[in-house]
Amino acid sequence: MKKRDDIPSVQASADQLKTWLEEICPPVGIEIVGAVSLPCQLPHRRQWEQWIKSGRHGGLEYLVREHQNRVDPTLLNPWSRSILVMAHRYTAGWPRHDQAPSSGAVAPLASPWIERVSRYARGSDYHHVLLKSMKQVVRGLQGKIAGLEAFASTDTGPYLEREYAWLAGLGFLGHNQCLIHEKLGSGVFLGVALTNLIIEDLPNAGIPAADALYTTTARRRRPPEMAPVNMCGSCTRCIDACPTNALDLSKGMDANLCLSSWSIEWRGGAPPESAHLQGGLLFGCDICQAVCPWNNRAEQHSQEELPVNDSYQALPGHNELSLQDLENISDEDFRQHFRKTPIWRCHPEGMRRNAALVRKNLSGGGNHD
Ligand code: B12
Ligand code: SF4
Ligand code: SF4
Repeated sequence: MKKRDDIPSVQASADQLKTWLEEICPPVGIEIVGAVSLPCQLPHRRQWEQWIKSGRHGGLEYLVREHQNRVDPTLLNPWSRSILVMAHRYTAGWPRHDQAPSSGAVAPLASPWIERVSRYARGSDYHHVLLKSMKQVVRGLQGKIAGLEAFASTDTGPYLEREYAWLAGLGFLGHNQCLIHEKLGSGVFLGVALTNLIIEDLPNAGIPAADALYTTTARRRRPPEMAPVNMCGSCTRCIDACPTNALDLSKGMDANLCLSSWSIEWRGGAPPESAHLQGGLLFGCDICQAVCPWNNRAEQHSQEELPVNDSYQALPGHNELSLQDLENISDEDFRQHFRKTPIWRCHPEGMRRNAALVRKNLSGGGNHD
């Protein structure tokens, strides 16, 4: 990314953008695009700072290092005038009582190991798939707006992607911390593109938009004054279902306790005294999404009209391996099978460790799954 402040701004109206996105997005499979003008007040800034201060970031030090940039991207990139937020669906919701162990269901040790992997990680790596589509959208817009500069990233940039997605009208923020689209659920990846585009008539100034600029599926209709509201109501299913009590209504999530941290991020894996809580989960955790009513009723018909990108379906090569193979997988075999998937993130030793833990937990050493 160009780290300079001499990129001149360009301008377009929100209506023009909507028309162009209608043309550009369908062939490249981007399902939602919204935008937020920069600089922008983040309504959850205080919660975010408190979260970091209280150590709930679970040792993910990169979140602390880039703390200021996450709060205000214009510090590092003074030329930036707006942030585009885009989404790819990776699953058509979670059925009520999902039978997959990744959602916490009891399943025998012999069941397919891929169902022990969170849905987001069963196919190709979204860092490549989504990024490629986002770059195509950017190129399409560059064909319409002379001088447009846009730098796309997913996951890896110092941006609070959920916060911007919420502000840009992609969905609401649930008690499970996820960005939830009222029709598509939370099974969506998010990506952002920092741009030099001034968007005229963009209604959001620190207030979440009621809908995105472009969407294949409109959110539930409600009056604009209801847009900022969290749509969880009195529901606490995700908080109640979390096996490690990682979720808290007022403090958000404690990433120190999240099974996703343990099984993916932490090089040492689950803390020994709590390892039984990982149960039959091999990689990541879908429990707080699988119990969510918004996911249970995520539009199934949209699967027919708008199938989830094939790249996110489980890869055929995964069938060649058993859980036991994973427990003993060599570094080279791990590289061959998982280099281009999100599973790559846990390193071969992480996979061997997780597979051994699942076997131990399901052979009587665990009290969950
Ligand atoms: C670090 C990280 C993790 C950590 C910490 C998770 C967390 N909740 O913070 C771990 C490893 C545990 C993790 C797990 C998962 N992650 Co993750 N993760 C990230 C990452 C890189 C940064 C998130 C971050 O800044 N966290 C800090 C917290 C405070 O911020 P936040 O979660 O964004 O929350 C904001 C809002 O919720 C808001 N907020 C609203 N109300 C409240 C209330 C309180 C009290 C608080 C504190 C905040 C708050 O304030 C926050 C700041 O704006 C983002 C990518 C990115 N660059 O944003 C992906 C991202 C959030 N992860 C993603 C996914 C898919 C997952 C998993 C589902 C993977 C899995 N199946 O195992 C789980 C879900 C766990 C969960 N329930 O949140 C997606 C989420 C998509 C979506 N629809 O929401 C993202 C956006 C990646 C992507 N590009 O698509 N993740
Ligand atoms: S991903 Fe699993 S461990 Fe993490 S908060 Fe959700 S239910 Fe709890
Ligand atoms: S399970 Fe209930 S509380 Fe949790 S995110 Fe979904 S609606 Fe909100």
